[in-house]
Amino acid sequence: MRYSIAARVSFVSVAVAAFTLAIPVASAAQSLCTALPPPTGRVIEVTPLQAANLPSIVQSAATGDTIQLADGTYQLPQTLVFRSPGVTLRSKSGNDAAVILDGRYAVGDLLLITESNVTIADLTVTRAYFHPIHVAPETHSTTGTLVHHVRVIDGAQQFIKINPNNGYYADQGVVRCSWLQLTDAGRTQVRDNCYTGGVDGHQAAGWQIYENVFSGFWCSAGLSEHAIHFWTGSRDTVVDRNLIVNAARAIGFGMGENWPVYRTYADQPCGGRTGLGHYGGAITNSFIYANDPRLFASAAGFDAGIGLEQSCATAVLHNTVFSTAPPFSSIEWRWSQTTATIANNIVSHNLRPRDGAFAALAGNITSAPASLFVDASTGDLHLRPTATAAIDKAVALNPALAWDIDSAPRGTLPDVGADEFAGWTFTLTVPATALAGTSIEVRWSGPAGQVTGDDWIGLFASGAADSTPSDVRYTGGAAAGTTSFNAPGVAGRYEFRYFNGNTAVPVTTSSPIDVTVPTIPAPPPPVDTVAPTVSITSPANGQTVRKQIEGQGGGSRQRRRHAGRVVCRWRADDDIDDAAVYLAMEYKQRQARHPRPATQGV
Ligand SMILES: [Ca+2]
Ligand SMILES: [Ca+2]
Repeated sequence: MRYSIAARVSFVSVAVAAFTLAIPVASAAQSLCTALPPPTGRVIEVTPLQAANLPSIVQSAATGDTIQLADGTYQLPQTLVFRSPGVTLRSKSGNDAAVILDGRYAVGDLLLITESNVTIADLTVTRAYFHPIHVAPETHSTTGTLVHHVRVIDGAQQFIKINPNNGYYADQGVVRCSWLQLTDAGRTQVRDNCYTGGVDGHQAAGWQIYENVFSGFWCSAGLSEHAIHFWTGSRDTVVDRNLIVNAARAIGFGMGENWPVYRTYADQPCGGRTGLGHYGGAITNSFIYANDPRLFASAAGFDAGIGLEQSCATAVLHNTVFSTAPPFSSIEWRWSQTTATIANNIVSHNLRPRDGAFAALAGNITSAPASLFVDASTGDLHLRPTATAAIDKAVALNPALAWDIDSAPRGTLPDVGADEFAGWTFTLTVPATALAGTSIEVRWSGPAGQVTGDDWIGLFASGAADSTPSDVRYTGGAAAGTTSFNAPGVAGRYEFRYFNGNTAVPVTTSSPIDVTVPTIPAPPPPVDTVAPTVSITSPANGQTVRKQIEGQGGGSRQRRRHAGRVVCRWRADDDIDDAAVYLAMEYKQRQARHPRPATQGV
């Protein structure tokens, strides 16, 4: 495959016309970090109780065998040497953290691979006195080493070392989907002026290093080797879609002007020039990030994100290099035999040519501000939608780099840097209405590569400022989930807003939700259909009332005789509500000729 810059940058297209680059990594835009298929040959089951026998089990394994390790820690008594081609060592569970091969710094190399097509997968190797994994042929050249989904933690020297031996070479290997980390504890074990590093390939051809995470390759004194380094005449190395955090030197091809050790090739790449550090190859789609003040304060500081030294016909494309303090070089190319295409990279600082090296430059952004990125404070170097300086601004390459660091397609208008901005696809799903004080369920989703642990969802009165949420929930960094809020007690129109990372502007706002306060109607009056029973206790009907006369002073005798008052008592057995009771009284005057009824309402 050939890389060149499109005609609209004509000087670049001429400059790179001589470069031929092999890019055998995924021709389709997709991650290759899916689980390995189940073993097909003989399976040798091993448990931690057999750790002492593991060296002999590995050494005697035959081609096609899979050694399947039960979960647990294996205290290695000595190096596991692979002397048959086509042997696989993997965890049974597939959980890379659950199977730990521990050298306790008492074993030099933990895994020594001398044959072709050996696969190491789904486990942890840690605490090697020299190399956790060492690929070194013994009796003939080898190919096809695969390190897949392996945690390589703390080697006192380089973590994955690829060496020639006896004139034989180890070529065409793959390190993918793995995590190489020098921890603070491990750093104390590094010797010899920081003689450590990540993947370190000598005279190695056709290796592919992709979809890995590297971190911590620095020392307070001395200069660590790169997280990824291929040199002494290595060739066609593909470094793609790696995240490298806090490494004094992240990625390097070649080293020094005239290194005494090198490799020559029968087909004489780069015009037959010999003694070079590296031939061809490509460094693409990297996120390289540094923010550790201890790294910046170390003797070597943050030296270089990407460095080429006597590396010919090498492509450095679509990388993002960001550091919170200045490096010596974000990207540098050095020495007169270096010829490179350096295009469509974003760096927070500088591109540095050195000592007569040549690079065709196009489409790069230097001195990039943190504001281009989703969350530069935590190393999320995906582009923000406001990164208009980068979005759709890459110069065309021929052929185009078809995918980005997320293994997503770049499309017809590629972006500068490792990330192709795919648009914000954050969503918030809420009900249209809610009663005050009740629970409101809110569902969210966001792109896995862009959500962060700082993401939050706020409840706002419609139209309220982003700084005045009524209530807040954090998403915990989950790309999707459900949370609940209490509906406000005040009726009105509200909405939810999603904030991505440490940002003050929401990336999406929900549809409105109308909150109502329920009105409580007065209870209906009781219905009383029972007629009361009323009793009159005095006087009885026909009773003669006597002498209950209150005199009215003065007046005639007749008036006095007629004056008086009769006390009636009545009683009802029911709530008569507003019904009326009438008492009817019939009375006779003592000497009346005509009885006269009288009625008196109560
Ligand atoms: Ca684009
Ligand atoms: Ca992307």
